[in-house]
Amino acid sequence: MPGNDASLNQPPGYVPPAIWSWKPQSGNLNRPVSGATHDKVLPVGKHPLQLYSMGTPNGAKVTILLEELLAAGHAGAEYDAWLIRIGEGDQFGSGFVAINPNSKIPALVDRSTDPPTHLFESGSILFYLAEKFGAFLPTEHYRRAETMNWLMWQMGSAPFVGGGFGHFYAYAPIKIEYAIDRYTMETKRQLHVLDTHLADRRFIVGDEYTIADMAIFPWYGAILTSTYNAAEFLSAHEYPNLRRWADRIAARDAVRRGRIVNRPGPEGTTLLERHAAADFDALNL
Ligand SMILES: N[C@@H](CCC(=O)N[C@@H](CS)C(=O)NCC(=O)O)C(=O)O
Repeated sequence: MPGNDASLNQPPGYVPPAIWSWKPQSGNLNRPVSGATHDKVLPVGKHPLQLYSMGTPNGAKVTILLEELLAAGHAGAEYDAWLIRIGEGDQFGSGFVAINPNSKIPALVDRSTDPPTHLFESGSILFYLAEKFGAFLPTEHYRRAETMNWLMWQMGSAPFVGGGFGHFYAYAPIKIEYAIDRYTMETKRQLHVLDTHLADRRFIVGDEYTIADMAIFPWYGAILTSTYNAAEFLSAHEYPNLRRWADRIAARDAVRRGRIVNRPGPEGTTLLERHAAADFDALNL
């Protein structure tokens, strides 16, 4: 590496070897190969849609859309949501890998088709459901294109926030100034993109609430308040248009329900599994 002083590396003096070899890292169950680590049949409930997920921002996108579809009267969107505990390696079970060979939540099976349809990648799931039910995806040419632009923007951008900023600011066992500076700058740049875009729009695609809002909100709405405890560090007050939009979305009943599905939390505040609308009744939402 030109100009690289190895004494400044982390750990000091570290030089990458000619060929990398894997050392398991604590807190990371991934390996440099894909595939199942154990046999595990997934449970199947009675509804057409079977969701295997966890209430992270990527998981919440899908449960928010499912709750919005049900609230809008699409009874065919009834679903069973099963918890995949990614910290315990459930995503490497054979049943899960058969649906998503990439071993990441969320994964969905639509059993209303013959044979059942396997879905993974949250953006693909949002698009599939929006198309299937003809909802939250404009049919008008320009607004449909704009919705897909922002859905793809979210899918491409959020890894810099989660895997970059969130990892190095909140989770990495050492604080590395170079990495934190690099990903904080990129995260703030993205927040500014959204804040500028939302200055004169009620939703991401103007007046219409779409799957683009549902994809962006769990990441970029939540980071202004709670995610990574980073609101002050990121100067969240610099993004008032984004905050207004996020508050508007957070107040929706379907969003409040969708955000707590498959989410470990204090008893009575979240649903580890969801099998019926009535499951929410016992909670103080
Ligand atoms: N691009 C994927 C990302 C999915 C993803 O990274 N899921 C995380 C949780 S938010 C996961 O399953 N992590 C488990 C692991 O990395 O082992 C999507 O949007 O669905």
